[in-house]
Amino acid sequence: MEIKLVPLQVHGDDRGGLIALEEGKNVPFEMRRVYYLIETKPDVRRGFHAHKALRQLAVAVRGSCTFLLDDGHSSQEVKLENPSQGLLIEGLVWREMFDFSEDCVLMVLADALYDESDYIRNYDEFLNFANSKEVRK
Ligand code: T46
Repeated sequence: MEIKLVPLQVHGDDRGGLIALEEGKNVPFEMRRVYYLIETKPDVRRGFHAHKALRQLAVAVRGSCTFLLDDGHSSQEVKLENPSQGLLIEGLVWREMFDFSEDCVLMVLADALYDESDYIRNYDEFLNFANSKEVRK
């Protein structure tokens, strides 16, 4: 399972820093939605789903959290702890988020509006879906 991290340039000077997210530049898809996770809890895991088509870029704009990404063959964990780093999540990937720091704000850019029918929230169904996609390749 390949982890795709996108470096986000910090424009800094003695007043502080600024990071710009721009479609087609550091965001490799059309930005149709932004959401952010707040008031997460260090001991509460979330996610537990895959998306059939959605492309996303996740940035811990404050604090840190860990993603588990699983493509049905192998899984990898990656810690997001720097606002100048985006995690690109695309293709059929099961994700779980955990180990949120108390102050974590996790922002996610997505290429489509919210659509519950794009979610696969059952792990066995995810594996079946992943395998059937491979048979069709
Ligand atoms: C993902 C990970 C990283 C909406 O109404 N609109 C939205 O745009 C989103 C994302 C969610 N919701 C509702 C649906 C649920 O009632 O907000 C509630 C919490 O969503 P969910 O349980 O899916 O949250 P997470 O943290 O498990 O997953 C979210 C995203 O849903 C998902 O796309 O990849 O963050």
